[in-house]
Amino acid sequence: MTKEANIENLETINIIIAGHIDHGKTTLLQRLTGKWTDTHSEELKRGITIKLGYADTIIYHDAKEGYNREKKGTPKRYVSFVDAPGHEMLMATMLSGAAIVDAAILVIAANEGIKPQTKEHLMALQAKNIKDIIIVQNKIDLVTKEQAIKNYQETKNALKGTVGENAPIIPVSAQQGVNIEKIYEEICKIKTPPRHTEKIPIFLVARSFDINKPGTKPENLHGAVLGGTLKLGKLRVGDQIEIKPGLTIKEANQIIYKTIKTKIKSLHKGNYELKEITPGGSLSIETELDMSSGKADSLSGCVVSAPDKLPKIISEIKIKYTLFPEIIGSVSQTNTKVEPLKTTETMMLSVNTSVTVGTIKKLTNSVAELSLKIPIVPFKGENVGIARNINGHWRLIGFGKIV
Ligand SMILES: Nc1nc2c(ncn2[C@@H]2O[C@H](COP(=O)(O)OP(=O)(O)OP(=O)(O)O)[C@@H](O)[C@H]2O)c(=O)[nH]1
Ligand SMILES: [Mg+2]
Repeated sequence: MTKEANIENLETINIIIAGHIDHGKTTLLQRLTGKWTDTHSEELKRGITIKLGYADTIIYHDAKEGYNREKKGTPKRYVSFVDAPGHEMLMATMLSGAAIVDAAILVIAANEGIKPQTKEHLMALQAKNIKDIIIVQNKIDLVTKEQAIKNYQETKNALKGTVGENAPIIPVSAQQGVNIEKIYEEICKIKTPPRHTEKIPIFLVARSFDINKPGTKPENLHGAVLGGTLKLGKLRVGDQIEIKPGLTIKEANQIIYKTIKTKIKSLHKGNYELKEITPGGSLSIETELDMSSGKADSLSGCVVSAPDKLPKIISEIKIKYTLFPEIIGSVSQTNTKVEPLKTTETMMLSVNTSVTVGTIKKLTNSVAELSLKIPIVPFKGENVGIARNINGHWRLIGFGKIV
């Protein structure tokens, strides 16, 4: 029996696929959704993921056929996946991805085991308070049964004391399509988080683009599109919205940020067009803005809300922070101690989907005051990822909260 899912009544969950480079995240995503998300020319050339990838699926369950995405049985979950890059230079991208999800799949290749970005991504999930984690022990087709058991034990040990401690570990071959239904089953067990639709809307922009094909007639042109997730509230077609920090404008050798006010022209969840969106799923907002203002992710990192509801943007920030004991994400060095923060040091901060660089002005009792290069929309208590430049690479060294 086939049932077309009514997605408006279907529980939705957002899941990031994280893990070390080449462990098979994008291959797994293709198995889970049917979509290959590495489409940018540089990604194709280098065979690695560079930008966040997006693909959705609906998981069905049938008493005889089990869990599937072939529309067999009853629709159980709408899932929006975000595919993270595993490359050590792209940690900031992974953190932006972690800001827009509820749960995670951590992919660990059985033939390689735990690697620096396995640990760094796990710490990022922990710091972002993502507790629902599924471990995929991938590439089991490349190892013997004994090696698979050994790798399983090593994984179990490495997860002890972390947020992944009680996570299910599923042996998988993404390439051969082995045990994919087990992943669906675990996804369906995850409780969808409470969705606060009555609150003031907060939409985090993770990407922005121009969806017009070359040669489109002017009357058929679409406005700039913002892709991301709705953390709180509801948005409807026709609503007035405000986007902050907004447009970046260069004026007399100074960069200024201009808040944008516009209206919602259309709303989308995956391939579905909706009149209203509520939290859950990868969503996009078509605005009345000129298509060029959304080009090339120029508005990613922004926050959208109802007019005059967002906090003032700030360039000075205070964060209460905790540093990790060791540098975990570096391939070139074995674990080394994280040195304390120093004044005048430049750090990379990741706040929601935005990434900024800040210079430390003052340090007192685990509170750092920084002056930021790109302003942020501050929400009190919001999580901030702190990265230090180590040998030319930004390594995650700790986390903080905006005070
Ligand atoms: N044998 C085998 N190879 C796999 C499996 N899954 C992925 N691969 C291969 O591993 C390589 C890397 O796969 P990707 O899916 O691009 O890995 P990734 O984790 O997305 O890599 P980044 O996005 O760059 O971090 C490719 O050559 C895949 O074909 C698997 O289950 N078995
Ligand atoms: Mg990939």
